[in-house]
Amino acid sequence: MIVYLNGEYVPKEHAVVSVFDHGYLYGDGVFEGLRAYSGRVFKLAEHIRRLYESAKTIMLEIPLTPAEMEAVTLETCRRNGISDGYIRIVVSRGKGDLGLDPRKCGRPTVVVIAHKIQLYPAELYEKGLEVVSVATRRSGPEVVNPRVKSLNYLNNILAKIEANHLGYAEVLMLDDRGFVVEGTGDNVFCVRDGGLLTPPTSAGILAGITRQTIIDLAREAGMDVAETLLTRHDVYNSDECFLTGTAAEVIPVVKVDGRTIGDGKPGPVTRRLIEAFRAYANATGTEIYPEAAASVD
Ligand code: PXG
Repeated sequence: MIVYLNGEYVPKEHAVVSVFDHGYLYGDGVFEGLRAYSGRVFKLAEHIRRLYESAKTIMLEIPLTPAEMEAVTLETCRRNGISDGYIRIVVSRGKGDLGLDPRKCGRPTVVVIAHKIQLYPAELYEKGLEVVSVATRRSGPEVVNPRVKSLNYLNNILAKIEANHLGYAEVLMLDDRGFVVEGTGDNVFCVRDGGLLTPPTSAGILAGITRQTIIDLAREAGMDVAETLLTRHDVYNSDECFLTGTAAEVIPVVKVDGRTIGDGKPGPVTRRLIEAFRAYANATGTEIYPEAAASVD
């Protein structure tokens, strides 16, 4: 495996970062998780844009232009022979001293990893997930804004630990007022009377790229999509529920806090959106191997 690290493509054994890196010491940095499908990087420009927006908010100047970052991402895929895979871009504050002060860090550390995808078991998509809400609240925009995809995931990890302790793999996170906001690494949707409901990005969630794709696909299919605040009551009484994220794609939820959603099986709208998402993901994106694609055409 070849990893991009600060301007070089190095074997994974040499892809090492200082213990004084503030990404390691303080979780000071931003990242993106992307997917490649059928030789194309899915929503590359959207992910790169979100990365630079996250970086702007935390006043981290990425030492590459967005166009250079796109090129590096594609090149890292090529060097690893990736057609279908998972890509991680990490930009941390860089090496500093033991103090918090980011001004002590010289150059940000930039890492791109492209790896074969580890698919979730197909059974999960057939049977659906059972999830719980937990006591740990999703921090709001007044703390660490959930719009920033930062290296600080302890809020989400604490929620996941609570769920794991209760015997569940995933969580519906609530905000401080009890509104349902998102999963630990996924956005949430409900189906009600054939339309979709999902919390607005202003509710304190990550503006998920899979979320936006599902909103677009649903609207193209003529469905109503409302971005609106949801309580657990709304979720318990919805016809269907699902989570969206780069890693999980679209995953049905069939039970929430012991309440069965709909008839307890992944519903028709969710199934249709899973199909639509897979078809769209495999047919769009930025070519990793443009010459090969041209010669096939
Ligand atoms: N909310 C949060 C808090 C996330 O971290 C999403 C929503 C979905 O966003 P996208 O753009 O991926 O549709 C995320 C996704 C993983 C993993 O391996 C996922 C994320 C971060 C780290 C790991 O499941 N983020």
